[in-house]
Amino acid sequence: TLELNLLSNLANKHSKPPYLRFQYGTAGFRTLGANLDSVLFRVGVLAGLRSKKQDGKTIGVMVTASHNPEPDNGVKLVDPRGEMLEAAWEAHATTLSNADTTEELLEVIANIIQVAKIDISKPARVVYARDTRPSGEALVASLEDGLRAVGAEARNAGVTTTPVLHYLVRAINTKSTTESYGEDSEDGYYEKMCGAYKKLVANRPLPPPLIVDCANGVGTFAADRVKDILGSTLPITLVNTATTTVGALNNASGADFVKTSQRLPPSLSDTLKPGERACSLDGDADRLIYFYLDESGTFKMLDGDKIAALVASFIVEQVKLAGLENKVRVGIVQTAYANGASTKYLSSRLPVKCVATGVKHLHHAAEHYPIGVYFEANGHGTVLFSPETVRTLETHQPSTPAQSTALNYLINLTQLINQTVGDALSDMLLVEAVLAHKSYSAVEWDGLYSDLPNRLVKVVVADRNIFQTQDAERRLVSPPGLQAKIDELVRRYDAGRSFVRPSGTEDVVRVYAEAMLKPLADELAFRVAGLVY
Ligand code: 16G
Ligand code: ZN
Repeated sequence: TLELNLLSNLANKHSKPPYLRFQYGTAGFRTLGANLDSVLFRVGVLAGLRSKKQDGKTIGVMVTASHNPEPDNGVKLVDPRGEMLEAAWEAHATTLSNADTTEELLEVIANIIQVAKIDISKPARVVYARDTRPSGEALVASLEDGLRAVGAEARNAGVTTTPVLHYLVRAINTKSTTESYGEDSEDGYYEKMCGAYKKLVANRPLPPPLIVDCANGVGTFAADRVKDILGSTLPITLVNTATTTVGALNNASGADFVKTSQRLPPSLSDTLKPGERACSLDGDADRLIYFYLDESGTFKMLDGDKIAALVASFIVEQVKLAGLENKVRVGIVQTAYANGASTKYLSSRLPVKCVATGVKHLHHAAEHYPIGVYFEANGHGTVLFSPETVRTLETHQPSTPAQSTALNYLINLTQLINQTVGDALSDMLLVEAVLAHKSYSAVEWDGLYSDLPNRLVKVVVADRNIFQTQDAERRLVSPPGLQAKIDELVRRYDAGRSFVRPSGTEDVVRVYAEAMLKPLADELAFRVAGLVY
């Protein structure tokens, strides 16, 4: 039962700033860290209720604003299997965060308990973590008050990456079951992933060193652990590791910087040699972008689409070699941001599905395939093996040594890959394992297909809510008439493609355009932006 006195006393310590409105969006709550105190308290309450609703299973709470600037912060909830919070509860989160007074808050809580049919006498368990943001420590204290207010049993996972937190949630909830996901500790996470990597690359020649840009964030600690554990199996050089320097986080570094500006982190401009491969993590280490300089020193990016192409081809190959091609199908999930050239390359080989932006959409679509590979162009993605596929891999009797080898690769991949959420470190080891198998350099990997030149721009509009889309965000249905104008512009460009969608994380509208030549992609993007404005 709830102790209403305790709840309201604590709520009074974390009152909501008047005039602020919050929304649980694609990435949870996200705004200036300084504005989030009341939100964190209430998220603590909600996480407790969610756990009670799930019969005392452990719920995760991650405090991070990912690739956003350092003064921002945010928070999101993780459901028992390590996946994103169920969509229906996003609305509860939003309502709860906007209650203006403690009285109103208590009413909203009572209402959620009723609507969601929560048995309040159930236990509540929550595990939480934060990234390296300076505002994180105080926000975690507010979260802890919220957890205390509903009597939740709380476990602090400290300062760690988003994917580690997702891993912990799944590991805790499957502990001592037949579905055990691994030991429920950070050590368990690293051992599982790195152990599988070592098996995958056993007997392969040592790769040349990999440079890892840690965005000056929490990924630094994770990459450092991987470097230690793997030692000479994978020589790693870490850069942008200034986790305590104020203002450094995500600044001119990290996966989002590289993807959006389509250039090298300036800190690497003097050191990266042509042909050397490097990769960037984002501020909470759930996104990964690779890149290199070609012979003429031109920057080349290997984004989420290229990762999907590399990884999916390898998996398909191993499924065939294992003699499982009739039993285990592989499918791809992308968003409208996937480069047209990647969609063409992949769909000539595999079923490809396009869904709306946001990890939860990709993840759910990927669950429909026996093996579902999903990556957003921005570098967030993973591979899901259905429970049935896992059983097939465990029980399949290989009839030749070659089949047996391929089967083992697939089994090791299920251990290497973080199947709860996109994971920069796990994805990095996945890429490295495939490169080692194919004896590919970055250049050869890049040669799978050539990206169409593209441009992303954002437009500040009076009201982004009037922009409504259909067909996986590829077409506008509102404002009326606008899509027809876009279509007409696009028709004038060779290999032209463009779409407009409201951002789920910022108060802007995004315009994406592709064309045969870079200046034309830029031009198309700006002309479409002109229509939107
Ligand atoms: C969030 C999403 C990411 C998406 C991005 C789009 C999660 C965990 N993250 O970062 O998948 O690509 O939002 O942002 O869902 P936008 O709506 O502002 O374009
Ligand atoms: Zn992130």
